[in-house]
Amino acid sequence: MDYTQKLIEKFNDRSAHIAILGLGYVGLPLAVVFAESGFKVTGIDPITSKVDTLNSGESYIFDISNKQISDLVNSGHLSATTDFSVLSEVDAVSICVPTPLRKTGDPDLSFILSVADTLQEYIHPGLAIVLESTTYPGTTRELILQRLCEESGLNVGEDFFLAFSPERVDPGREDWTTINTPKVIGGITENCLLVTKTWYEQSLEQVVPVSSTEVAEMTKLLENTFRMINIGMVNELAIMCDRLGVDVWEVIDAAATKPFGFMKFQPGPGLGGHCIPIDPLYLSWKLKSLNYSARFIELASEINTGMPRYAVSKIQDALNLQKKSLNGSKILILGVAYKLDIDDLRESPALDVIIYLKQKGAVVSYHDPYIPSIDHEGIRMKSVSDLENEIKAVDCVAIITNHSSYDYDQILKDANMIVDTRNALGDKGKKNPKVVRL
Ligand code: SAJ
Repeated sequence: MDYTQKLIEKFNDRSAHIAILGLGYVGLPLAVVFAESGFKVTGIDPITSKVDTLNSGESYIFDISNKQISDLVNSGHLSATTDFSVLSEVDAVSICVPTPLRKTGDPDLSFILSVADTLQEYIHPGLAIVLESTTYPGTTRELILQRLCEESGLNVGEDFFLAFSPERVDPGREDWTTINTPKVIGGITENCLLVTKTWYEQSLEQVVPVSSTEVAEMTKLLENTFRMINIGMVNELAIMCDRLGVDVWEVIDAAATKPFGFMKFQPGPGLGGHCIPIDPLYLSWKLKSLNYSARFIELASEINTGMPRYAVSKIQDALNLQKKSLNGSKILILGVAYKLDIDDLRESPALDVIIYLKQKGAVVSYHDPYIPSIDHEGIRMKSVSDLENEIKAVDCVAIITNHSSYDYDQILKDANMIVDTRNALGDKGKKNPKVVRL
């Protein structure tokens, strides 16, 4: 049987049955894109509540509407299950499982290894497999392929097809979405690339083929390492400008007038999120195993993880101007999500700022319109309800996440002292005796 030709035909006539393994902020939008382009899609996730929500025609992802889900479920193009055995009857599967870090800072590959074991159980001739989870170069070949070939006796590129295609989902973004963001893809063999590229081209606007899974894996790591290092660089620039008595925000705005050869990044209280602080460490971890030290990554990571303490030192400076000690002072943290206008707390620097302030005896409260409560490493807090009075009552307001919904003019009017770590106040914060800027 020529499985290459058979799959290409099934992708071209949309008769292929697709599975998406992992229905999070990457997997669910991808399932919807494939389903809306005419494929029958079965989403697989171990969390029953997600499966039940989807099968009832509702979405739990900000970027996907209930109507999109209910239309696809009603038309039979989308269903969800916790039963992995459906993999034995599908033609193709995209793997969108988490790749976090362990507490030690090493990659946690447990989700990918678990998927590899599952695939071993259900792999069959004529199956196309694409790994989308961000990981170190070599994962697809070393962890997935090895297991599949060992046990199944099937030949990759003839009986089954394996590729890597990095996810480029930015939750909440409306201009660049799953369907219109160029999608890089690299196969274990040329046939693997041909089959998976044909599949993805049916539903995505632009597919960018590369020569191997390692190139595709490394492409994603370059993208996010680029951001992490540049953010680290401007964070160190903020520290240098502080020593020099120069306004770092004015410097960056002036540099950003250069129409070429410059890309604006801004300093802040630290680096949050489930991508930027984590993905580059997959690369440095892999290189360590090859006896190479990825110095840029390690230095940027050191600077970025030091920024919450630096933000606390600016709060101490602000209190010092009022002849107050941090111990016993009341501090309101404004915004705790890891970046503005979202509801995601993962790796947020605000959590470290709160921990450090509490360790120094400060009385800490917070407000965030997107995060009603925090339960993290022993910190249990609720967002204050009466923001206006809290701002007036505390010794210092620290703007940690500059959500657009705040009335910064009112905050500037009512607060006794403000530490602005995001230049949220703009020029109104400059040379203002009650404002300390990063
Ligand atoms: N940050 C700064 N200064 C900056 C930019 C970001 O301190 O100049 C901080 C943010 O406050 C946040 C962290 O860095 O704490 C990460 O911010 P981010 O803007 O990189 O946002 P993420 O983590 O949501 O990154 C995602 C990534 N998307 C994918 O991995 C598919 C990233 O590649 C995107 O470039 C980014 O969104 C984006 O541009 O929004």
